[in-house]
Amino acid sequence: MKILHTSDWHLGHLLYNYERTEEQYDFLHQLADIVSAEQPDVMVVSGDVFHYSSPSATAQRMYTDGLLAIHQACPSMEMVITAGNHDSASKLEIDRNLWSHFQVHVIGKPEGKQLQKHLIYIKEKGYVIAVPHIYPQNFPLLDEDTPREERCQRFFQSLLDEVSRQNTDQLPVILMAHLALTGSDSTGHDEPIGGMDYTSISALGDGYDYLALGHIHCPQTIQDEQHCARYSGTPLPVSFDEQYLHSVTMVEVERHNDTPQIRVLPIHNPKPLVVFPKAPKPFDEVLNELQTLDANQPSYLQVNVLVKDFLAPDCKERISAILKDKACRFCHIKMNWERNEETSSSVHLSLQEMKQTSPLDIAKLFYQEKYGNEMDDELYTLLHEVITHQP
Ligand SMILES: [Mn+2]
Repeated sequence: MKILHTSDWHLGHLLYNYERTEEQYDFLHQLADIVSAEQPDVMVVSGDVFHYSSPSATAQRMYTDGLLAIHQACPSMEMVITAGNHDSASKLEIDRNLWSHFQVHVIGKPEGKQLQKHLIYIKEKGYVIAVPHIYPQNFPLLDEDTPREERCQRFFQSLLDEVSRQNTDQLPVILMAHLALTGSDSTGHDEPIGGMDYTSISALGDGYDYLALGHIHCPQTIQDEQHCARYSGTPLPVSFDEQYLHSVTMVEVERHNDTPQIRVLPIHNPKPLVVFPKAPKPFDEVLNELQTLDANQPSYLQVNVLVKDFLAPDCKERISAILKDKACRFCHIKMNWERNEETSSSVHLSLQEMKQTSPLDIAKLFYQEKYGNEMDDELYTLLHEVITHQP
């Protein structure tokens, strides 16, 4: 079975109030071209189809046009679309009966104990188990004795067991989910810090060959002896923190229990999200360098400034004036605070500064304030390890 795995389209996303219709349409066309060239058996979209739970008319039209073009690029291909935390599960399901005529299966939310809703048989090729984003308290109660904290695990394993009963020909099994896996790299994630629940890979059960994940935007494969999982990541960046290659994933598995073959297919972004300059510099230097930007390259710009005390109130106007005749769009100024050792005896971070400071730097500031000297190397290394290697 050949599976095209993608997720987190975030159609209709506004970047600092700029509509992104053009590049999102461009992505959908690239996807249709990939489908036409590769002729997959199934395409899975693991949640966050739309950015807003009430998508604009433009975004909904883009979705319909895009899916139809993809369908026409390979009419025999099935599509499975699940709701992410950004989507309204019930709105996504409004036209699921209509989409079923185009071999598009839309799964927004679980329906009580009906496991069959999530099981999609791809004729003579394999099975897709489609699980949308489900808040921990909303997992179906399959039997009265299951404690609340085990509902998620019980639900996933029941789906896998049901497929295992049906799968007498040992065909490949694909599981879809929209959640944050423990140990995954959430660089550039669009959720506020602390707003994510993590699920361990073992809680999603055993018996699938490939776990097609959505939710985390940084593409990555997570593998151990029993499991092969992957986040395909955003095809287009949703925030300036997503400074990595964007792509969709092609997966091939012949038989159940075979190791999946994974290929990464890059998506070209006609309007990249540029952090300028790469390393922060004082405002006047940045202004000078902005003049050298290519006038004809469309892009979105985050201006990276090193701030000593404060920024002049007219700084945005001055940036806009320089960029007036250029194709790039100014989004915002990222302020990086230059710390003065002598005056840092009483540190006060605003919420904005807190959001822009790494946990390690906050720990360093805290230590400095509490003990009056800098954190020693050993403690620094230990903290660094704890922060970067989450359990
Ligand atoms: Mn997302």
